[in-house]
Amino acid sequence: MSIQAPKPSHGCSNIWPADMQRITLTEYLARNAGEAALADLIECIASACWSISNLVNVSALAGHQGSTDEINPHGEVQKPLDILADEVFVRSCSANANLSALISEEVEEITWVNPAQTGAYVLAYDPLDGSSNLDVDLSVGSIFAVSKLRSDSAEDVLPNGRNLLCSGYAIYGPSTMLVLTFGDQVDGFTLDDSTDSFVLTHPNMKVPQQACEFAINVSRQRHWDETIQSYVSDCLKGAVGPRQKAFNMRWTASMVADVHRILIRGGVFLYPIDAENAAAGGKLRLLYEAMPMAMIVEAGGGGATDGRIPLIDVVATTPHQRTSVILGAREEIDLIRAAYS
Ligand code: FBP
Repeated sequence: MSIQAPKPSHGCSNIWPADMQRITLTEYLARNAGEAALADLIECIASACWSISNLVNVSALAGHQGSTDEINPHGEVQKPLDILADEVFVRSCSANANLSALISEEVEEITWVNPAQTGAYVLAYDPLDGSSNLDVDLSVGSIFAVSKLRSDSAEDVLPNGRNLLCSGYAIYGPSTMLVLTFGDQVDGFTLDDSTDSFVLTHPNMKVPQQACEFAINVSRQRHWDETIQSYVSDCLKGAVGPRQKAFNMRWTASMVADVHRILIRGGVFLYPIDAENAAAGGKLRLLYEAMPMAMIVEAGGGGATDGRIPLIDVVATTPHQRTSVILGAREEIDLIRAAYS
């Protein structure tokens, strides 16, 4: 007996009707990447994400759960899959002849796969974001951004947010998706296991403007500054409060999953600098978490800030620098920036 799935009556205009002609990532890149070498690098990244998706799926069977004795540059205990995912990225992307440098969350030093050369690519990436969720089988992801070397000097390797060529993330959830932007729009691809290829299923994703969900780790409330305290308490007051609407709260402890939800159904994500993490400059990393996500959310019509300036304008001075991260529906970001000014 074959089960007919009911026609989805979702409010989300982002999803491609099932009966429309399918476009693969390869076809999409041929039309949109501009440079063949960049299309090739994104194919390498997609292939790494395909491999990591499989590794995540069988992690319990393969004994890749739990923790290792290894510590990453941030003093965090590495999960076996943090290390494996990083190796997959290096192996897959080093095949690209135009790639010069890799900046990875899991590796202290910048990895030079080719000598520094003007115009060569720099790939900043978090191979497995939200890895604390692996053992409890919640969605995790990979985040990446590609930029170009501004000169033949290795000194110029740190990306400038306004010059990113593209950024994206993969989410390893109920399905595996790859979300990508070159800055003008955001497109989502779903991994089709029957062909092992990514297929365009979410064209031109836009952050819904009406936010009715906020995502923040409330257990850190005692450390927040006044602006965040009052923003969250206003949201919690619901329809009778100054926001005159009810807000729901979500926190998955996986930035990729929280940002993906915001791209699909709106809301705001906050991991602000606070009294406890201020010495470190915040929690999340600028180059391979905050900046790529800021480029995606801005291309989707949303906003992203560190509270003072657009996140995309935060100047990188070290590979693993941290920053305050507030991103989502434009209206919420403008409200929070106004409160900080
Ligand atoms: P990594 O797992 O890549 O270190 O990412 C950091 C992260 O897990 C984000 O994905 C998430 O938003 C945040 O930390 C969760 O922080 P907390 O443990 O404070 O809830």
